[in-house]
Amino acid sequence: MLKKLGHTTKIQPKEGIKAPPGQYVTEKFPEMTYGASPRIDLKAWRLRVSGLVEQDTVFTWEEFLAMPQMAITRDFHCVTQWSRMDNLWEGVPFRDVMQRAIPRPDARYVMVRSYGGYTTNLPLDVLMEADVLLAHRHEGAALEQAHGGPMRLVVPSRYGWKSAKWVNGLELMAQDKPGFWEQLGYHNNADPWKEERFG
Ligand SMILES: Nc1nc2c(c(=O)[nH]1)N[C@H]1C(S)=C(S)[C@@H](COP(=O)(O)O)O[C@H]1N2
Ligand SMILES: [Mo]
Repeated sequence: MLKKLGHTTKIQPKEGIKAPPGQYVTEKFPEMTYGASPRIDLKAWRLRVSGLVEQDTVFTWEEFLAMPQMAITRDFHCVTQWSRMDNLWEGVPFRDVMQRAIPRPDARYVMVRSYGGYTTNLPLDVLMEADVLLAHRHEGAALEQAHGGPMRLVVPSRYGWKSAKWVNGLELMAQDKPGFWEQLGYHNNADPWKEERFG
């Protein structure tokens, strides 16, 4: 359900839904990072949309904040079996970023790239779902650096490793290509409701 709140669009959570199979619920927000967490100065921060797009687009932090903003409440499921329920995320809908860059007709997959070198791959149609967000706030505060601040991807329909932290690039591609964990044997699709943990 979509509710317009002035400049902010709010999508309400579905009611009565529990965690997916094989998950336990935690109130904490564990940090799951492979390697060091990059620290990015907002003046130097950039988001680049490249590959099969009509407009190769680079956003500065100011340009990114000037985009339409949305708030969503969604559960978050890590493949290591913890789920954190009802996270309030705020940020820019992935869809609106694509409205700027304009995917070419042959663009079907996206390689999401992060400061520090992390990558993850997703089909473009999954990222175009209404609740996919480039989030810069969590629970009403600026997103903590440990959790991907200043900006991370949030893909509620997939396990947490698809929600890349410290995102700086979206590369649109015709062919699929495995990202960091996908190359190491994690499932390409990563749907927690189907327990798509490993490939
Ligand atoms: N850049 C980057 N993004 C990442 C990761 C990472 O190691 N590096 N870990 C992933 C994994 S496995 C999960 S479960 C979530 C965890 O997010 P959190 O640390 O905010 O809980 O981030 C994902 N995004
Ligand atoms: Mo994870």
